Amino acid sequence: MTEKGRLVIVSNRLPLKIEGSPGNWLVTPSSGGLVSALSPVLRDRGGIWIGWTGTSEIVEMKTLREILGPASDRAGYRVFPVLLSKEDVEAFYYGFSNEVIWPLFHDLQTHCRFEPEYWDAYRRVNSCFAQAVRRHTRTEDFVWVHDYQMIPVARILKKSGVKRYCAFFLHIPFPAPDIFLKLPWRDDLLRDLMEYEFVGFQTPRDRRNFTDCLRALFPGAKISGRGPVVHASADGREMRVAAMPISIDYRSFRTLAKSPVVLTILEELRKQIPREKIVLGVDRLDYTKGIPQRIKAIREFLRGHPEYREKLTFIQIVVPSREDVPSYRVLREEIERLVSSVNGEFSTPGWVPVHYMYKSIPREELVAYYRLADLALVTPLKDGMNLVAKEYCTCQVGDEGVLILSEFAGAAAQMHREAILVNPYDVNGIARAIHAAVTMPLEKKKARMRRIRVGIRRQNVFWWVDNYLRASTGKALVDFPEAELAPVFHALKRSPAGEA
Ligand code: GDG
Repeated sequence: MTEKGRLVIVSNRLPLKIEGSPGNWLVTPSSGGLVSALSPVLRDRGGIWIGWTGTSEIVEMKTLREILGPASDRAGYRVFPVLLSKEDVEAFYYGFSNEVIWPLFHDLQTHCRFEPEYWDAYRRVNSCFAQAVRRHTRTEDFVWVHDYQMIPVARILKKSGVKRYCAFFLHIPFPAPDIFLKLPWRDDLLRDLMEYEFVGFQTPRDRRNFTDCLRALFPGAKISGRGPVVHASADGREMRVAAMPISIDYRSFRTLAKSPVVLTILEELRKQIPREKIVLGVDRLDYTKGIPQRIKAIREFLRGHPEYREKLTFIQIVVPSREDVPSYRVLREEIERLVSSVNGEFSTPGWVPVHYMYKSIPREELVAYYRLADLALVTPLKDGMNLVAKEYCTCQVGDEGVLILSEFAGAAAQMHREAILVNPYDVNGIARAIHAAVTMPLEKKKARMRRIRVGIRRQNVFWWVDNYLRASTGKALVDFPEAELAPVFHALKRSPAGEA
């Protein structure tokens, strides 16, 4: 890489999505942890983002220019769309990404469907992404590929003779060998990962799982070094492997939490839900997030502690996600049945114990809920990091909140001393943790929350990116040029699964 290399992000989704139908297109920001973490970085530095638009409708080139051009200008970086057909979305996105890698990497093998056609689609779509990278980048650029949908990009680029410095970050956990080895395409996927010069994981545990898999599949694999970055050599390849926990834009959340707009919403919420204790859960609809177990824990708590009836209210916000996948529809029904059963058991005139919202809410409102809540229940069965945990703590203006955190969330590696850790499968254990949280003395709560918050402030998302770039390229974030905004993507033909 030379001095002039630009920062290029490649991810399945662009930070904005196109919705609607011909003549009626709408561009909205995408949600999710990856976008929350990386948007502020690119906004700050400029650069390029390559990803899918989120629609499989055919959008004409002229229209794409018209809608993405101004969005690109507003964002301060260039977005280059990759177009996917309905079939690709079905087999690559819903299929291989979400019915193979997602459940397997979250240790939930029973949700996996190892269909060979999913694998074919996964490689085909990754070839389209690799083609987009080749087209829109230069040799000196730093290509930073994100997450499990895009693992093969570097190997495909190399095989086609394209030279780029490619690094990868996995946002979800990496499983232990006894789980990973079940994957029918395990050798290929590991070799794909080994084509990156640098691979980052969220926690030391994920990195160890990865290096254990290298040892299990490639006899003679060697791991050397200590600290956050180690060297790995296996199957004739050399790479560096890191454990680097992602974070959030601390300052922007903190400023928003104190803003007049959030205070106004907060006052309104306090009037509408005038309870002594508010407990909050915020998750995408996903079977990895442990939502049913959490609602059962609230039920156990209210059964075991009648003194908190009419005093404690649980608010669960569920953001719609992957609604076309049958197991997600089943999960939604299960959650809704549980909510109504708990409400049926305990409600009294004027008090409903569980407030359930199935929708995405504006960020200001989300932050107002963070401020409203006396405690947050972040209890995923397994999670790469979990940014909600960090956002909740950042928004505790008086440091009075308590975080109950799953020991299987990546965030637990950093927050295990100050949060109350729980086994998310242990409903009674979560109920006990809720009791410990609502009875915790104020000074203790404040001291613990303050320590967490100071940690997030120090190790915020800019720290994460800077560390990642320094470790992988030797350059800091500020060394990347603020990219002069090139013309909004060049006209290209559309293939069934092709780039724009
Ligand atoms: C993946 C990994 C890893 C949620 N509801 C609303 C809303 N959100 C935002 C939150 C947060 C993000 O979505 C969710 O982030 P998570 O980290 O919890 O989860 P994933 O989407 O599964 O992300 C995860 C992450 O990547 C980053 O590496 O931590 O482990 O699975 O930022 O604020 N935002 C708005 N309205 C909502 O209703 N505006």
